[in-house]
Amino acid sequence: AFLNNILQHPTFRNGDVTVNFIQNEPKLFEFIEPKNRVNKLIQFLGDTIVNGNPDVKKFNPNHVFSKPIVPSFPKNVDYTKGTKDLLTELGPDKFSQWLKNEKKVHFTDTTMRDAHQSLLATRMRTIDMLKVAEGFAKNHPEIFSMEVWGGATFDVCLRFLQENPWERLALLRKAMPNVLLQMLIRGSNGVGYKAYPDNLIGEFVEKSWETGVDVFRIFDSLNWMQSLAPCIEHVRTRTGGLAEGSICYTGDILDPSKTKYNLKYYVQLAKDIENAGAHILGVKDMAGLLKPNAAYELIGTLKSEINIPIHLHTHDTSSTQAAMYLKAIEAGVDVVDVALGGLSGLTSQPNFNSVMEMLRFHERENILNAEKLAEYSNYWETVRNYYYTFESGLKSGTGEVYKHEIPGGQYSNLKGQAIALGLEDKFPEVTKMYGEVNTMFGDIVKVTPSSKVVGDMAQYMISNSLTVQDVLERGEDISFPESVKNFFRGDLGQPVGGFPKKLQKIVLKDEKPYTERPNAHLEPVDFEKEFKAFKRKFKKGMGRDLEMTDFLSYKLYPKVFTDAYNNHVKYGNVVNIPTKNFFYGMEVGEEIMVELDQGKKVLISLMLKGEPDEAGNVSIFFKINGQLRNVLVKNTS
Ligand code: 3PY
Ligand code: ZN
Repeated sequence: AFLNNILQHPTFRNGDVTVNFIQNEPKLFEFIEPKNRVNKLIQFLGDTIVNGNPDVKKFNPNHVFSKPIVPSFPKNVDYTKGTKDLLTELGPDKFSQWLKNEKKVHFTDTTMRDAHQSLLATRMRTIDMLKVAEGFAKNHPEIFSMEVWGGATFDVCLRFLQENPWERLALLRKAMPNVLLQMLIRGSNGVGYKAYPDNLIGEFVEKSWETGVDVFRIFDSLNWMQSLAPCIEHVRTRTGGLAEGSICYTGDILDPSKTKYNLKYYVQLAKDIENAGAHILGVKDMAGLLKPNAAYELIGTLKSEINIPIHLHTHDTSSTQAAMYLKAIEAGVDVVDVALGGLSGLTSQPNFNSVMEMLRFHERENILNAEKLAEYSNYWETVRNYYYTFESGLKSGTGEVYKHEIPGGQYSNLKGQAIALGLEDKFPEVTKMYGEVNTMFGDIVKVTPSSKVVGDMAQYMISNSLTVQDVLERGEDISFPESVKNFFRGDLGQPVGGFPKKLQKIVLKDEKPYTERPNAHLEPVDFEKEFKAFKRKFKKGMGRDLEMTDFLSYKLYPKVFTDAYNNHVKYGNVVNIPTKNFFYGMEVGEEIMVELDQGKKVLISLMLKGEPDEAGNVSIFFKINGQLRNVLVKNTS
């Protein structure tokens, strides 16, 4: 029947049998799953060997990799109780009080989220995290939380890594059941770049909690309370987790010439966040602008003005943020964000290993097993080398960050792009323009997605040789980038102090802006009806039943999800391919072990890579568990 279906299919009869045929008609091929898994796997490897992983722009075939050493841990021993157990025991409100009463400073480890988002373009794969997750939670049960989800990781999992972000979360939850898992959520923008309907964000929050998130760090890219409050409410009403409502820190409260984002402003915002029901106040210094003395003043004042504990986040772009942490800790901050040595520093978080040592014998010291911590740092340093093609090329800290105020993750992205385009010498121009655009926009809070608007505008102006004066004087003739138009229309909410009216008119021309919440314009999702239609549309292609979490991925990123689905139909599950082979293919003679699922493993060796024939097809010969198999790959390079 299978063969007959194919033979009778009009495309086949027209003689147009290409890989696209399989891709466009996945249903015909569905029922041969799961026997076909190995074929799909070697098709992926074959494609990567011949044409490269489309996500890898430039790689060096002679690059040397070494094997990461996974630190040992007590295997048959139960997990020591940690913060997750405490949250279960106390509930979020009492947990928050417990944290506030702690004398020692606590640590959040960002290695599995913000650190690689800021250093390696978010490309860290689940397989590399899982090798150390259980051990880390067993060796370091004293950790406050592990930031493992949200921000850009959701998008990148689906878009570039062919992973299901929900599965990543579930696996990490299973491996680390004793400590809090944390995510970053962009308020009404969820884990995306624009506002979504409220009921979609509510459902997303609930499913995130059910799958494994305990701490929700919620921010809004313009510090707009109207976007923060509903998300805090979702966490309070739909989960048993902790709502960490956050202020995004910008400017410099010690600079008397900067009056917009002053101490008074932050204190009021913190009070609003507390009143909205947050269990923890996040201070999110996304660009690393908070200086030591400013931190002392800000944290000290907030400690006396609000009653919830404070969790501080920064990026070490300037290379001075450990000093800032010391002052913040002396002013009473409750938790600080750090990344394991091998993935710390520069646009990432300050070094966990060193910050812990810096505080040894301090009255607020918090000593974790330092030897093990060093082993984990080494592990990540070695793993990092597998992702070398995603490094930004940034070599040192910069004092310029106080001028341009570019968030850590965006800075390494922009720098990487400039180097890749051979425009490294133009990079100072881009950063300078970024600062000028910010001033022209009325000095806004810059963090995803508002930071992207400023970045887009700066790049647009540089590539079109435009100055601020040009924009203000003859902006009527300029067709602004889409993100800039959306911003001035009100799609990301309202900036502090409103939009600069003249520029808003120049950008929008005759279009009318609005001032209510962007979500007010969005139809709520009809879950019942749409989920049914979704299931029909993507029937069975994943080799498993589709879940509500898949539907959420689809609603947040329709195109990205659809592409990931099509890739899955074509290649099956590729998440267990070792990172080196996932990105860079295999060498002749190389042998790898890949887990199919539930412990079933296959041994794959690359025997021979042929030369392209006249049609450009390359034969690749593998040995699978000792049996010879070949695939044909069209050379498209
Ligand atoms: C994100 O939104 O992904 C961020 O990390 C912002 O700092
Ligand atoms: Zn960050």
